[in-house]
Amino acid sequence: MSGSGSFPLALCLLLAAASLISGPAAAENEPKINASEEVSIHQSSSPIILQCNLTTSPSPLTYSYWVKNGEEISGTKKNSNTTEHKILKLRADESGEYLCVFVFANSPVANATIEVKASPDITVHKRSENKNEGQEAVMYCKSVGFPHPDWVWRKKVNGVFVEINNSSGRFFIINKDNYTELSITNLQISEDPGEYECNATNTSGSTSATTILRVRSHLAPLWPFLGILAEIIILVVIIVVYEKRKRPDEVPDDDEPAGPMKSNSTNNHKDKNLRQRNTN
Ligand SMILES: *[C@@H]1O[C@H](CO)[C@@H](O)[C@H](O)[C@H]1NC(C)=O
Ligand SMILES: *[C@@H]1O[C@H](CO)[C@@H](O)[C@H](O)[C@H]1NC(C)=O
Ligand SMILES: *[C@@H]1O[C@H](CO)[C@@H](O)[C@H](O)[C@H]1NC(C)=O
Ligand SMILES: *[C@@H]1O[C@H](CO)[C@@H](O)[C@H](O)[C@H]1NC(C)=O
Ligand SMILES: *[C@@H]1O[C@H](CO)[C@@H](O)[C@H](O)[C@H]1NC(C)=O
Ligand SMILES: *[C@@H]1O[C@H](CO)[C@@H](O)[C@H](O)[C@H]1NC(C)=O
Ligand SMILES: *[C@@H]1O[C@H](CO)[C@@H](O)[C@H](O)[C@H]1NC(C)=O
Ligand SMILES: *[C@@H]1O[C@H](CO)[C@@H](O)[C@H](O)[C@H]1NC(C)=O
Ligand SMILES: CC(=O)N[C@H]1CO[C@H](CO)[C@@H](O)[C@@H]1O
Repeated sequence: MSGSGSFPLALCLLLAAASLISGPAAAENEPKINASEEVSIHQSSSPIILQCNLTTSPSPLTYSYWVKNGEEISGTKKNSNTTEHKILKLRADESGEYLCVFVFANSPVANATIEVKASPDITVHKRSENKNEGQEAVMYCKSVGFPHPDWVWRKKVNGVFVEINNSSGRFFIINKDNYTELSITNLQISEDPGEYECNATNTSGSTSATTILRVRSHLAPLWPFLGILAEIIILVVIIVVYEKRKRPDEVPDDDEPAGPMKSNSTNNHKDKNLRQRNTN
């Protein structure tokens, strides 16, 4: 009888041991999320639907929501083990890192990441830049589109864009995730004017944008002044020549058989001049 009594005891010990070792077995109860594959915006013609299905739940679900680039998307909170988010506008700025987050009553949150990619879209740049020689020119480009692109600057030489030739050491490039800046110091009128291109390339594609750089001589700001000066000189020359040519034929005015009006007017003019000289 004692033997039959010890059997349930042994079973109890065995079960207790099993529950101690069953740490990994509890992992079966960890949340599992079945999420959509990554997508590329520009390869899609219809709205993109991101889905997350909670296939294993560790404890009752409280709610789920969506996150884009680290920020909660408003109006996505719901209490369901299947959730989806529609991307209606197929634009580069809709690309990024999306997360579906499941929140449980008494276990940590669980989430899954879906990458939505897009080829870069260059949004802001200067179409042209005007500078004086010796000054510094700064050109820049910004892009939207995930993942962030690799940047390249090129200059048009004989009709083709070639990567910036920095043999003069006057070119400086600053690259950030979604921004690039090219500065050229001590501008040279003979080398630097022309078309510059920034090129953004990521795994989804590439885009470029051009800026025209014009470099003016540093005499340029003086040109209006020089123009006025030249006009004054020409006027003075004309007056001097006019005066010199008129003086010899002061007396024989009657030789010219010009109209009476004209001779009268010139006579009046000379009279005035004579009078003025007399007063001096
Ligand atoms: C997850 O979804 C894929 C299809 O999207 C399906 O083939 C697979 O069986 C699903 N897995 C689970 C565990 O539901
Ligand atoms: C999620 O579940 C729905 C059905 O409830 C199914 O149509 C869809 O394909 C599933 N999505 C994934 C990513 O498993
Ligand atoms: C998901 O929800 C449906 C209905 O609300 C339920 O039948 C199903 O068991 C749930 N699945 C999980 C893994 O919680
Ligand atoms: C997503 O899950 C990771 C752990 O897997 C966690 O560190 C992170 O905080 C979660 N993110 C959100 C937004 O819940
Ligand atoms: C560029 O990236 C920075 C941070 O990396 C971000 O704050 C900014 O909004 C981004 N700008 C654009 C146009 O994507
Ligand atoms: C860079 O330009 C200089 C003259 O402007 C030229 O002599 C040189 O060969 C160029 N180098 C490259 C790598 O194109
Ligand atoms: C160009 O050369 C200067 C001086 O050698 C250097 O400081 C600068 O980083 C270079 N710029 C590029 C774009 O390579
Ligand atoms: C950008 O540069 C890459 C190589 O550096 C080239 O393959 C691509 O065609 C360029 N994109 C544009 C739009 O010019
Ligand atoms: C952030 C990132 O992954 N950028 C990638 C964009 O695509 C180019 C190649 O096309 C990669 O070199 C970059 O690393």
